[in-house]
Amino acid sequence: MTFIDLRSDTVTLPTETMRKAISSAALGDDVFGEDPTINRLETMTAERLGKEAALLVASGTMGNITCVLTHCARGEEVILGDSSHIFLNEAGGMSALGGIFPHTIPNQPDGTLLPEDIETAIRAENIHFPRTRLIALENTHNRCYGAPLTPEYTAAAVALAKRHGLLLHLDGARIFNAALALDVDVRELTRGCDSINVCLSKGLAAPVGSLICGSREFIARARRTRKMLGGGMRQAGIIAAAGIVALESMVDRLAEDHENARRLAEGIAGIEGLATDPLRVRTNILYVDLVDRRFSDDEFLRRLAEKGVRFSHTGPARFRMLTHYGIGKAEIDTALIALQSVMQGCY
Ligand code: TLP
Repeated sequence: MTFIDLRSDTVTLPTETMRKAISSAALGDDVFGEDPTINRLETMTAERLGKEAALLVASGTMGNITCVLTHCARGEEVILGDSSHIFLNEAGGMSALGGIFPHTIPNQPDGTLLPEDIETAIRAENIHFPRTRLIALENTHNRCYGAPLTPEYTAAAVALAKRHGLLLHLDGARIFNAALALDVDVRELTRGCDSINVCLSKGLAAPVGSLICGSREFIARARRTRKMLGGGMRQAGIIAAAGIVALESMVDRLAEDHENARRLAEGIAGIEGLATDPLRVRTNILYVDLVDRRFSDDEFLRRLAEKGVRFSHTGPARFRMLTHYGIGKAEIDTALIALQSVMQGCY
């Protein structure tokens, strides 16, 4: 059975063009800086995001940990959202690998951190306290319905960080979704950030890879951190080749994913026993609550899987659905019929 797989936008398979690009990519040893395809992807990405340099890493998690470890020393502190991917879903890497202290403050429903909460969290100079070094934001915000952070918000956060002599990292795994949703150049969302992580293997459908971007000096230090993490990948131009296709041809189509997510949310909002908020859907992520509790979460997932629809379980009676390349209007409508029939069967 082929599933309508809404678990994540990471489930996409590479396009035909990507497969061709992979098989004909010019390669070299990237640890010597000699892979022409990687060098091209890094230059392209840095330029696109308005930064001096970029570095290819294996995953979004590796991108974030490479940046955090490059910015912070042991015993230093990162201020970040309590719903952020770095805090919730990256295996505690900053503590485990770097002895770095995560200081969480509440994420607002729109994915932002309140400036006053950040200010309160920043430590005074005192031998009892860890030293605050970094603020980390996430755009779009995965756990907050894929909310895009605006250029105005980002600029205010950058200014706040600078005022306090802090650095700012942006987990921009889905930064192109944010730029499209807000109809701005992606550089407006990265300006002033000291580092950015952007993923090729989410909505852009590349099979693997993320890039971190920043100043030339930062990326030179990050290269050493990546090596320390075992991420010097030799002839990884086979990864970069797909990444170039992703950047060149898969960004604009993300708008379709946004439309489909809205269509899905609107449909679900009309199904008795389920709840979602279509107005919160700005990009490709939505959350659905199982309001009718006649069957368990597992039973709900199982019944939908039997009808060929998969999505993620993210908390009690809460589920996450993402749209992506390969999910068109027809798949959305089929998924809605499946949801409707499971819920009707339940009444
Ligand atoms: N997110 C995955 C899961 O880990 C939850 C998903 O399916 O959404 N930052 C953000 C905002 C992310 O959403 C993810 C992946 C990452 C970083 C990490 O990327 P990978 O999975 O490449 O390590």
